[in-house]
Amino acid sequence: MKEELLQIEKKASDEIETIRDLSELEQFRIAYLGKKSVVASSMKQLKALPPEERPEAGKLANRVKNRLQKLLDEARNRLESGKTLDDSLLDVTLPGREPARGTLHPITQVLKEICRIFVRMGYSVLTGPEVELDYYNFEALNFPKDHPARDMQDTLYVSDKVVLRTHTSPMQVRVMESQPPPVSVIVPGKVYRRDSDVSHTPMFHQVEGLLVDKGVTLGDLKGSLTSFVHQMFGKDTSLRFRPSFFPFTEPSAEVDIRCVICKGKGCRTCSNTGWLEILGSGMVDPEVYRFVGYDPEIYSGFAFGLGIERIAMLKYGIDDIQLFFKNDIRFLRQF
Ligand code: 2U9
Repeated sequence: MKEELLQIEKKASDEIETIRDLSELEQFRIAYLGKKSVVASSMKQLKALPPEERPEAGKLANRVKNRLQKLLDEARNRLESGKTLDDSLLDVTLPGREPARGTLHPITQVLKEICRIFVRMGYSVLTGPEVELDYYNFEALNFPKDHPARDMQDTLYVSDKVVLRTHTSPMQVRVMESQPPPVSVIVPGKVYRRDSDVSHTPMFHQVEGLLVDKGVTLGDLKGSLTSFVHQMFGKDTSLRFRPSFFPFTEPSAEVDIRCVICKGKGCRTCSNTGWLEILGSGMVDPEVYRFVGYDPEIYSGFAFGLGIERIAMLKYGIDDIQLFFKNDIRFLRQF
């Protein structure tokens, strides 16, 4: 009997180490200390022993019973206070591991900032298809049939009449087709051109905008774009409107800001001019209205377009556009 009790004690103290929850602990209690347990049946067997052996066996049975009760109580305390038996391996007071949190890509950040500025001025944000009909990409925007931009060397053709859009303006044509003025929309998105060097990639991002209503003037264009430049680059940024030409606007102007690198003194970034071109703009050419059924005698409007990568490069002083597309985490972490 003595042997049996010592074996029970050893088995129970091994088993208690494996217990993970209170229901397993209850099974343990029933098995070792319950009415029909091995310890209870040993107690009953005491009476059958010769009288001279009883005191020593009784003492041992009580010691084993108390030891098991103690193990049971300790395990219950641990489980009820949320600790596991592997406590020595787990310090719950240690700070947790922070999950690595990503950030928005710099192009997305700049794109969102540009949209926010125009939305505050009352523009709606729309997106359109990247695979576009030649009609919307060129024809309805007044590109002559022999315009160099239509050339296969500049444009990615899907088929004779379908291209990867070279700008987001086709969507503005679709908008005008589908609703009468007033219209004030900006269209951000990816555009595609056959170009690749330190300042060009075959895919880049644009925001192009259009505002058409009765009585819209060149003064409205200058005021709106001046406000945009001041919000984007700071109130003290000098800018100038420089005459230009686009098939879809007349008159047209490009907007330059004082070089953000040399502050106008002349450097490599601004090719020693002291100015950096940041966007193109103009009053919508009456020819474009002809395609969408707007009356140019009643309505007028302005349009503008800018490349997000270019704005981001100037804002953050980046000299290679390819960096935006390499997904080098050391570069992206800086934004
Ligand atoms: C309609 C009519 C006219 C949008 C315009 C520009 C001038 C322009 C370039 C800037 C840099 C494209 O990314 S870039 O290469 N864009 O210079 N875009 S006016 O004119 C429109 C748009 C829609 C119906």
